[in-house]
Amino acid sequence: MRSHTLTRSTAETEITVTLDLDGTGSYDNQTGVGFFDHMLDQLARHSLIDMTVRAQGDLHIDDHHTVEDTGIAIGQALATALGDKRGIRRYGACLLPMDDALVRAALDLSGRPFLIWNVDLPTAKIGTFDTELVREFFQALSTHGGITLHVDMLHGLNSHHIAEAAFKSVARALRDAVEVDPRKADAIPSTKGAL
Ligand SMILES: [Mn+2]
Repeated sequence: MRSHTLTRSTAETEITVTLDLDGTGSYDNQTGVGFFDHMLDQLARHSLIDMTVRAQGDLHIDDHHTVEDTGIAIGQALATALGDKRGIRRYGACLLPMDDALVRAALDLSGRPFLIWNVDLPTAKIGTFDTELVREFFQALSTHGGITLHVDMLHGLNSHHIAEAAFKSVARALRDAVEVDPRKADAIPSTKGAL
């Protein structure tokens, strides 16, 4: 079973994440941050990874710890669920349009965290949500999931569309990368023999 449940507790947040890599994209995400729940739902739906998130964070301060720590927990759960990465396609990429926004994601489940984030969100807020937290989430996901992740905005005017296109493009790329390749299902996808 390529699935994992993880609980991560600190003085700032308590987060439980369940992922099933071989799911259908079902989701039940409740973090107390409405826009972030909407983005996590996109991540699940378009990666076809089943995802349940329960986060209780220090939202009386701001949304930062909750968003960052949810990224850490999802990254750790993803890495654990992938195990030795036997049979996976490893790489994924997606060029995703959403109205005015066009975002490209390319990723490698390499075990080597690296984030290139070339996305300009034109407003400081989406509703009550701080737009700078979108990058914080993907930085945490990359670091703790061991993902080389490039996200580039090619065009965009509306912050909601740009953020959502980023989550959807990463989701779609992740779908390809975590999928088992039936032509090489028993092998680790590296000439080094390990990832
Ligand atoms: Mn939306």
